Amino acid sequence: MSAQLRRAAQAALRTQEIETPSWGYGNSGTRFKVFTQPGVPRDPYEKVADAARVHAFTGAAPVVSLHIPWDRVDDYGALSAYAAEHGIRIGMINANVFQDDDYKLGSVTHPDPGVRRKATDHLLECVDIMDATGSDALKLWFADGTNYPGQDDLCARQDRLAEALAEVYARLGEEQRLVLEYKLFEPAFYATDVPDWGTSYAHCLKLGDKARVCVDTGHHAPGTNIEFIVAFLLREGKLGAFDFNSRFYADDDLMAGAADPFQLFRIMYEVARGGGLEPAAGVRFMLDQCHNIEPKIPAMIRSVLNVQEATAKALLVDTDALRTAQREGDVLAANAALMDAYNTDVRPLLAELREDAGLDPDPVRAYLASGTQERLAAERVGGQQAGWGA
Ligand code: LRH
Ligand code: MN
Repeated sequence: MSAQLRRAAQAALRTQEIETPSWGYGNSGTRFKVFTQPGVPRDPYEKVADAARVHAFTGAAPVVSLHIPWDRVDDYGALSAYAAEHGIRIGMINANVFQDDDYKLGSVTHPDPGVRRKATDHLLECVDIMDATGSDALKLWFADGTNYPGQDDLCARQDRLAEALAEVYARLGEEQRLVLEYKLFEPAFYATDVPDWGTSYAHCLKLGDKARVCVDTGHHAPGTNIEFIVAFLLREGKLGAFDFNSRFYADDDLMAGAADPFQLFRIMYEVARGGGLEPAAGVRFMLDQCHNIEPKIPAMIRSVLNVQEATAKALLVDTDALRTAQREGDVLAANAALMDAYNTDVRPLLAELREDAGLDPDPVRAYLASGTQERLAAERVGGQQAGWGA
C-alpha cells in the first residue's frame, strides 16, 4: 500500500463516527431467555455513560442512539447535556410502535383508525424528543405485518402507512431527517408492511428529500447482495443509515463483522466508492446489536473496531488498478484488487491512528485492564436493570 493511500485512509478514518445503540448496553435475549449481567445500566443516564466509555476507548463512537420509551426521561434536554458533558451527543431517535397490546394487528397500518392515531402520535412525540435533544434523525422501524393470507388488505395497509409517514414528514424541521428501516419478516410471518429496500425506497421517494432508507444488515433474505442495495441507494442519494450487526441465520443481531467480516468489507467498499463516508453524504453508521451472552461494553468496543477495520480495508483498495482491470475486462485482476485490500492487515494502521489520538492502540485490552467492568458491577447494585421490557 502506498504511503499516500495509507494517509488518505487514516484521514477518512479520523472523521468516521459510529453510533452505538443505548439498548445494546441493556439486557437482551430471545423468547427463550433474557440473561442478566452484573453492572448493566439501570437508566438512560447509565446507558449514555456506557456509550461515552466506548467512545473514550475507541475515539470513533461519539454518538448514542435512543429508543423511546426504553430511554424515556423527564428532561431530555438534561440527558442531552449529560451526554455532552461525557463527550458524546444524542443521535437517532428510534420510535417504538411494536410493544403495545394495541399494536397486535399493526400500528400505523392497523385497521382501527384510533390505533393508527395513537401510533402516529408516538412518532410525533419522537420528533419533539429530537427537538429537545438536538437529534436530527428519526428512525422508523415498523413490526407491522400479517401472519396469514387474507388477514388484512395489503394495499390498504400501504395507504395507511403512507398517510402516517406523510404526517410525520410534514412535522420535521428543515435540518431533520427520517430514515425508514425495512425487515423481511419477524415478528410478522406472512407479509411485513416494509419488508425490503424497494418498499422503503418507494415510500421515501414519495415523501421527499428528508426521507431516506435505513439498511439493517440483519434484515434480508439469506444470500441477498446487500452491497448492491447500498450502491444503488447511494447513487440515488437515498441511503440514510445503517444498522450494523451480523448473522448466521436470521435477525441474529450479533456483533457487526463477527459472522461475516468479508460482507461488511464489501458493504464499506461500496460506501467509500459512493461517497458515503463524506460527512456531507449524511449517512449514519449505527450498530444495532444485542449482546445476549457477551459482556456489553467490550462487545460494543469490538464492534466499533470491526467497522473501522472493514472501512480501512475498503479505503486501501487500489482503485486505479481496479478501474483498469474492470475497463479491460480482466476479471481476475479486478477481483484481486479487492481481495488484496481485504487481505491487508489494517490493525497496525488503526493502532497508529489511535496512538496519534492519545488512545491505547488496543481498546478492548485497555478497557478490560481498566477495571471499569468490575467497578460498574460493584456500583450498579439494586434497581431495575435496563432491557427491552418485552
Ligand atoms: C428491529 C430492529 C430495529 C430496532 C430494534 C431494536 O429488528 O432492528 O432497528 O428498533 O431492532
Ligand atoms: Mn435495526
